[in-house]
Amino acid sequence: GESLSEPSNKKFPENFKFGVATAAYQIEGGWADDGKGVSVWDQFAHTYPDRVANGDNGDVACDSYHRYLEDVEMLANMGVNHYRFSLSWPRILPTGYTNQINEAGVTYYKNLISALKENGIEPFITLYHGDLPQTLQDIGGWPNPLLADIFAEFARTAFSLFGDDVKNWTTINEPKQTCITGYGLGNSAPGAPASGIGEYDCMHTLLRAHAKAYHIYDEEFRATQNGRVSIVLDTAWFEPASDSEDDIEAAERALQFEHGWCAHPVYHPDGNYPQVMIDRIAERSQKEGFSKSRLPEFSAEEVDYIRGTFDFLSLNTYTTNLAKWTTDHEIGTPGYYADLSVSTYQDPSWNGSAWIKVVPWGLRKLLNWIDQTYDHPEIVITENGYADDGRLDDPDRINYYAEYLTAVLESIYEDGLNVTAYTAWSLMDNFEWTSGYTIKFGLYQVDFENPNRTRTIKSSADYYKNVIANKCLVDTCEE
Ligand code: PNW
Repeated sequence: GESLSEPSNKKFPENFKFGVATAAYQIEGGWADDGKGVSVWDQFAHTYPDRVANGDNGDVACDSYHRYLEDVEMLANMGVNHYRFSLSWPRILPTGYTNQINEAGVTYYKNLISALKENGIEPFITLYHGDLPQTLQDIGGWPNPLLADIFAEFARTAFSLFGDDVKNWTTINEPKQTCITGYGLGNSAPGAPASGIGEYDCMHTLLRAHAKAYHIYDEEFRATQNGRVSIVLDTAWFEPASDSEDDIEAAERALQFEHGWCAHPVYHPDGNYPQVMIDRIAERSQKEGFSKSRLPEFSAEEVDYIRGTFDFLSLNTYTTNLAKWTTDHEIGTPGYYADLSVSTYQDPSWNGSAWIKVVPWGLRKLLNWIDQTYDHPEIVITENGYADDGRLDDPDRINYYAEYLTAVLESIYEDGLNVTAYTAWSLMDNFEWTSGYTIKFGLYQVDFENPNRTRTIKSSADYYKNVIANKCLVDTCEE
């Protein structure tokens, strides 16, 4: 493997914030409790157990619906500044629409928020993290443009219910993952494959949904609530496989597809999809015999309405891939990866587990690319973390955090970037989507065999606690 660098001895800026993240379906359980509606994840895991490792599901998960006070104790022990969690839309609105508000669901989140505030922890809410109400999938899910309006109503409801106590909001978690796995490949909930069409229609609605929610906040809540709103995008760093012009172009194109697809319309001063996507998808669609591009078009009004709808840039990132130029995929089955036509892989010498290779310089390059591409935004890292088998003594996870936090420090002090917060994924082991409970990201272990879902601290949580207390990665830090 590569030799890793020494952790930085620099102190994080005084106002730098540390947190941890979770998501509703991955931790809450209580899937049918107290009037909660069914989500696409409930439906998917129950209908297709063969598509989730060990046939598992989130029916109980970490049982946080009943054990959230234990979660808050763990958060308080680590001394985090913020806790990023998501709302279960069908727990609050069982029909998906605002015609019926489930008081028990509202109470659950109000109780969680007050327990956090009593412990000096800022709630950082994601409105939507994968668990669409099944009723809305029944009308076509995200590819249906109407969902932008329906989501906006949910957002307004959430701002008005919780906004007095919540200053950090993000609308949608990782639209790319939702759209590609849910509606392109269809290997994840809702399991509705429409390769080369569904993922683009899905993103088109999600972008409009996000923008509506942002404008609602701006017009109806910002003046009284004084919070901030963003959208959470994920990408790996794509490093050219060689210094050839072709590989450099391939890496840039991968970034424009994997990040720019959703980032450019929101964060780029020009708005709209990246030109390379517009051009390539139009050209391939034509060759495939479509009468217009499979990538939907925004009107000039829509471009205007969507661009600039952020108060900070919010980033989930875990690892790095190499990008190699390849001849364009043959015209055949339409699809996102065929449209991209870049071959990506990871260097076999990189250390790591599963798809997460420990490549901290990739984070630093990604932060710099984002800073330059999107005109120096404030960057909040909303997810970053490491997977293993769930052991309590977890030096590999500690090493990952030391390396990635060093990259953050270098991006702040050596590159002058405006990175203001870091959020570790995840507070505790949880339901890792189609990987079920086989991959563990937690700072705390959860015993999924025990009906009490006993939580036990890992070495990495002690490490993170120290980092937060000292605002520094080593014992003797430089101011
Ligand atoms: C994120 N990838 O998803 C999600 O926001 C979390 O819910 C999830 O638990 C976490 O990362 C860990 O996987 C991703 O393959 C899933 O590049 C897959 C990828 C990236 C993010």
